[in-house]
Amino acid sequence: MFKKILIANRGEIAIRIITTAKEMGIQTVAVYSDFDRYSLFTKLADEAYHIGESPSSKSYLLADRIIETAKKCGAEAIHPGYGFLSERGFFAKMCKDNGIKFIGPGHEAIDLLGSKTEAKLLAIKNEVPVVPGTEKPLTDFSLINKIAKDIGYPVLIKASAGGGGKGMRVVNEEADLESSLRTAQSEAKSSFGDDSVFIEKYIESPRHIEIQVLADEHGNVVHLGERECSMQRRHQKIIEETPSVIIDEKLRNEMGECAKRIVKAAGYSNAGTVEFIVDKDNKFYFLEVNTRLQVEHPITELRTGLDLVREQLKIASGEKLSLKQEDITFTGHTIECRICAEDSLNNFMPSTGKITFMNKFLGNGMREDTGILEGDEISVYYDPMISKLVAHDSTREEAIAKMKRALKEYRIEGIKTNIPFLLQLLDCKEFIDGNYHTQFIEKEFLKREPEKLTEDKDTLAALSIAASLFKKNKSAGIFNNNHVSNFNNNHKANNHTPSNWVKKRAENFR
Ligand code: MV4
Repeated sequence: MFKKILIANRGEIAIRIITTAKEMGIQTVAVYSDFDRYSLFTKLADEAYHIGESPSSKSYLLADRIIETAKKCGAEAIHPGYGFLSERGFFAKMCKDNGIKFIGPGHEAIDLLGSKTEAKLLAIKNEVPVVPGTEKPLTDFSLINKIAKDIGYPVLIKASAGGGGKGMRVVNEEADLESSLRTAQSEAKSSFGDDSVFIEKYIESPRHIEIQVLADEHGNVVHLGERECSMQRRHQKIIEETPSVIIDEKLRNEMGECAKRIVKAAGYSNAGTVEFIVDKDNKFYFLEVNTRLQVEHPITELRTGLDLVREQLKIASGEKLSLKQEDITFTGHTIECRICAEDSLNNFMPSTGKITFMNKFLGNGMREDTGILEGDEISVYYDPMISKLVAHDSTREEAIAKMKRALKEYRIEGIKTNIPFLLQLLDCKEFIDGNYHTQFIEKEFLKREPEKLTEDKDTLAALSIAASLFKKNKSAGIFNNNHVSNFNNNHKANNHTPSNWVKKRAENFR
């Protein structure tokens, strides 16, 4: 095992990695930007080195400087976390060329799977279902036109180099094909420096289900079940859960085996995630492989009892997987909510500033992954995620109840958060029934009639209580401190109540 590793990341994920490393007796090295000089992760690491200015392009993306730091301090391996350099094949290769172990897959696998068309070809070769369409990048309009006709509208144009939804275009009819193609190609060119695109049947309102895998460097692969990630807005996941209400054991095994075949065929090692979409008939289609540890990995950890970072470190140091597929067991239900610094009542505008007050009561069965303390500042430089709250319990209902309780007891002042939005989502009928898909928030939830909510008695009652408490005692202790600014956290969202509360509620709060 490594004696010392460098963490090329910041915030909650840097801390997540540092904690496991420490528990394994591994020395930890943080690198930090100007902004992060006093951040929690720099304090928790055994050593910390300044690498540049606050913008990530001048710090966390500086591959040379990070490698130079690792060499200088004697770190044998680098954990890239997620984002930043985590899925850059060139960085994995630079590590290798400098005799530093990259804690993740080899650069060849990263580059292979980074191309959506190469990944799709690999899936087809390994009998993994893909969405009908092409797997080769196309440029010739008349050919694209013919293929679109064959697969039938609506079709989806995707950038070969894309991923995460960038450079995608839905085309509803032939008349729009040519202009959509031009736009998709120029978007792909400017985003990825590569204008090649491919085309697929557009699956309307699919579920997003992903399979976690672990692969060692000796050809052994296991899957750790699925994560349901359909509750998303603009490709940002908001709530994730496992198991998915639509996945039974048979489907889980089928998708799991497909994920394992792709990963094996790619010569992949370390932790990875195979993404699928699932249509209304529960047919699943491979989309892409994420070659990193993902934000939502904790829900898999709680349901399997495994520490994915520990597994990553063991794999990267050359150990064989100690687990066989039949050793993987699943317990209970787990949900994660991403608490973000944004104003859900004002078009989800990023909310920056100093966190002047923070208090929470997690309680039994809750986990929080965060890198933020009271007094910290939320800046424009990095991701607006403040915290990942994770609930684990025997049943879905109990896990939801636990999450709602903890969210209501979570207090942040100084910035706005999406906690009221999360509570609304957890209370809506579709979430309760498990009947939601990737377009649910944008196409349904945010478009609902706002009137009903303002008539809601609970909301009105909570509003008046909040106002009177505020007048009576501004500093009434941690759980009723400044109820007006905290009202968002407090209000009782009503079941089945619709929620295009966005504008309307903003008025209520003035
Ligand atoms: C699709 C699709 C529907 N049909 N492909 C979005 C991100 C990229 N990974 C692929 N994505 C999609 N591909 C076909 N043929 C719908 C999406 C999609 C989506 C997928 C997963 C999670 C969230 C999503 C949100 C919008 C669209």
